[in-house]
This record gives sequence, C-alpha cells and structure tokens, in this order.
Amino acid sequence: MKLPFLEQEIDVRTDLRESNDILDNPLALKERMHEDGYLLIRDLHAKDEVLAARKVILEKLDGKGMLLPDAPLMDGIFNPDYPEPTSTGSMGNKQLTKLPEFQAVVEGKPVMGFFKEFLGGEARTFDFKWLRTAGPGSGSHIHYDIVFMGRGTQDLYSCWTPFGDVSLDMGPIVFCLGSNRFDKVRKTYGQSDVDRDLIEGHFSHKPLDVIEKFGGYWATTSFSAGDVIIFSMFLMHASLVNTSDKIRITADTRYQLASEPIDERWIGENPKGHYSWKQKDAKIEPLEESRRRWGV
Ligand SMILES: O=C(O)CCC(=O)C(=O)O
Ligand SMILES: [Fe+2]
Repeated sequence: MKLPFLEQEIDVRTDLRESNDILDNPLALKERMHEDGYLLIRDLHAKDEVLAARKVILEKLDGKGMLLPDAPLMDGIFNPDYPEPTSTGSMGNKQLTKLPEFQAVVEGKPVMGFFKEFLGGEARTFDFKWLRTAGPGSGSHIHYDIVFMGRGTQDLYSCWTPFGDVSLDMGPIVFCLGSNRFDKVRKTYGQSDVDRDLIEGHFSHKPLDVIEKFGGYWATTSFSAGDVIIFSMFLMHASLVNTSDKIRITADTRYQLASEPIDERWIGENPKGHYSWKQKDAKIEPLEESRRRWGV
C-alpha cells in the first residue's frame, strides 16, 4: 500500500516475516539474520512490562505539556499547542531513559537472554538509549546504523521496541529489504563515520530512488506492545511519517557480545555521543557531494 516517507509517498509492503517459529534455534536465527537482515519477534516482552514503562514515560511527557489535556493518559495524544517541534530525534533524554520501568524492558531478561543465545555468549547493551517521542508529522530519513555507531564490533544489532501499539499511521520503522546486499553502498557509505567524516548521516531522502537504483523493496508492519524488531547495522531503514494525532513512543537500543570491542561514544554514565557531527560550527558535507565521492 502507499505509505508516506518524509519526502515521498511510495508503495510499501506490510508483510515483514515473523521469526517466532525459530526462536529456540540460534543457528536458524543467525542464518535468517544473514539472509534477511532482520528478525521480527512478536511478544518478546510481557505486554504489562512494556505498558508499565509507557505509563511512566507518558507521565513525564504530560508533565512537560506534550499531551492533550484531559485526554486519557495511555492514549498518548499529542498536544497541538505544545510549543516545541517533536521529532524522531528527541532521544537520549536521561529523565526518560533512566526510568527503571524503561530499563527493565531494554535491559531485561527477555532481550538480554535473546542476545546471549543469538550471539553465543554474554551480551551487553550500549549505555546510551535512543528513546524517541515522535509527534505528528515526524519521521526518520533513510540510513544504515553503522555510520553512527561503528567504532567497535560490527557484530552489533539494533533492537527497535515500541512502547505501546504502533499502527501503520503512527510512523513505524520501515526497511529496505535487500539493502544488506548493496555491496558498493556497504563499501562506501557503510564504511563512513559521521563524527569523522562529517557527512549528513542518512543516505537518501528518496526511498523510490534507492530501490530503482540498487534494487530491493520497502517493507514494514504494525506493532503491538511487547513486539521487537532486531536488525543488522547494514540494513537500510527509515521511519514512516506519523500521520496520527498520537505520539509514537519507541526505543532503539544496541546489543553485542560483551567480549568484543565497543564504540566508546555510547558507553558510561554520561556517554560522549556525537562529539563532532552536527555540533556547533561543524561543516557537514552535502549528501549529493558524499554520494558523488562514493560513486553511488
Ligand atoms: O524510530 C525511528 O524513527 C528511527 C529508528 C532507527 O533509525 C533505528 O531504530 O535505528
Ligand atoms: Fe537507525
């Protein structure tokens, strides 16, 4: 069906494959991750744990005036009079990410246990958590995650966790299936680092151009509280535009073997984060120039 990205509305499939049937088979999970670049797991978390986190997050947002007054808290309706723009980029806010109910999900047994089995050893997560409170109109541009967090092991995975149901009109994550095999893109854009190279970070604003030039297709699904989708550093993704009146609350968090090198920007009590990319006075290379330089 036609669904809106930030700058283009295009045909998107809504049938991402579930991997619940192979959950107890780490080898099959690894093979599927290698092939598809993602694993969609329904009900990895207990719904009530996710909803407990949703509630405390919403209470904080309500305290900031982000929620429509007098509407039911758990509906998470955005207050159109809220003065600041919300975006998928409003993240890492420790007031929210240190909430014990939130931590209990993203560092809890189900997900840490999953990664221990999947990776074949003790797993760890980045201390920095990307918690996004994305209001109406927001969406994320197309990118590989590796360019933001690739200084440690590349055997690193993102896990996107909705804190509440996310229907198609709330701007779920959307993947370019096949993009994990865009060899030239992996070897160029996929080797870059936003803090070192001062590039824009995303690869394109135009989802249709990406598949016309490189192949693949775009796909998403609707999510329920408890579901997660885990994906590789080299699977291109974005999020659709939130066309609802609700705030889309989701987290994306990172997991790897504890024994492997880790990207130091995202570790510690006060992670350094992007110390040069998009900092004051940073001169960012325009996307068209980077693409020309990469020959893609
Ligand atoms: O949730 C979004 O808008 C973007 C998500 C994303 O880029 C990620 O999970 O890595
Ligand atoms: Fe991402």
